[in-house]
Amino acid sequence: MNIVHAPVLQVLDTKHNSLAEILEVLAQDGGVIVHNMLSPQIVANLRNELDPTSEAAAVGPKSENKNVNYFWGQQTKRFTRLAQRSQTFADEVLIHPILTGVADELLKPHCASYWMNTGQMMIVMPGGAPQYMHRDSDDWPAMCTPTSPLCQISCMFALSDFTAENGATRVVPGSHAWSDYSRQATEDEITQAVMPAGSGMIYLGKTLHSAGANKTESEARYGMHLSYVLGWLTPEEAGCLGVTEDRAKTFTKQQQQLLGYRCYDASDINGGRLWTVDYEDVPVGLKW
Ligand SMILES: O=C(O)CCC(=O)C(=O)O
Repeated sequence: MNIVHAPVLQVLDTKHNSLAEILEVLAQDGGVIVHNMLSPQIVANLRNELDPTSEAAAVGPKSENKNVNYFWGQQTKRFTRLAQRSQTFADEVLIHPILTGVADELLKPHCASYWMNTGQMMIVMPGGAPQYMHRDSDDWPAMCTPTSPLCQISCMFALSDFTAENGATRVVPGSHAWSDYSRQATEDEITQAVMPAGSGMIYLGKTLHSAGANKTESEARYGMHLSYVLGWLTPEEAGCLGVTEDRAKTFTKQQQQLLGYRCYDASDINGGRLWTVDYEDVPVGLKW
């Protein structure tokens, strides 16, 4: 008899599992669902602070670029600048201790420091078709090969329940470890990150995934993506240009650093100093 094993994402819980256990599953599967990453109150605060922008955001792509549009999703709302738009994002998501713990372990071996790649709302509206399968690290092709060092880690937070019907992220467990990244995933290798609001699906930049189809009549799927990238690579989002000077001044050093108010200083590990102003850190409130 030929037994077919359905792909699964393991489910852990911040209430019962340690960072070490999360890292162990990530290394094996390339992705893991973690329940209770955000409390119900934090989810409610994020939604309250971001719902006005979510409601005002246009459905579907805004750009003239056909590659961007292909990626975006005809029924998807997206927006960034989350640290400006939500204090709760800055305090509870941008510096989430589990995500910084994962990044410290997996990215720090390849850099002096990492920074935010992007913080992004991804709201799949009813009727949304499945997105094409991709690896987040495809942004930096030379860093997305079976043998390149890991350059990015990501988390998709559920700000509403993620169900198979409303577009829960599709994931191919184990695809980070494939020896051939040109290979397409078959349907029987794909699972979905079905999870209650407040959970996060943490995944590696090398793991194949995509937004699922929203087959419901009226239920929007609220996803919030946060990713970090090696500090010597250019992130997707220009974090420090997306917040006002007044807001940035209220942030801690760690929040400022993740948004790019810093120089990347690898001089202690035989590297250079990048992203400088007059050879120094990028300051909050540049004096002209
Ligand atoms: O919305 C999702 O579930 C995933 C979207 C995604 O992977 C992306 O747009 O990069």
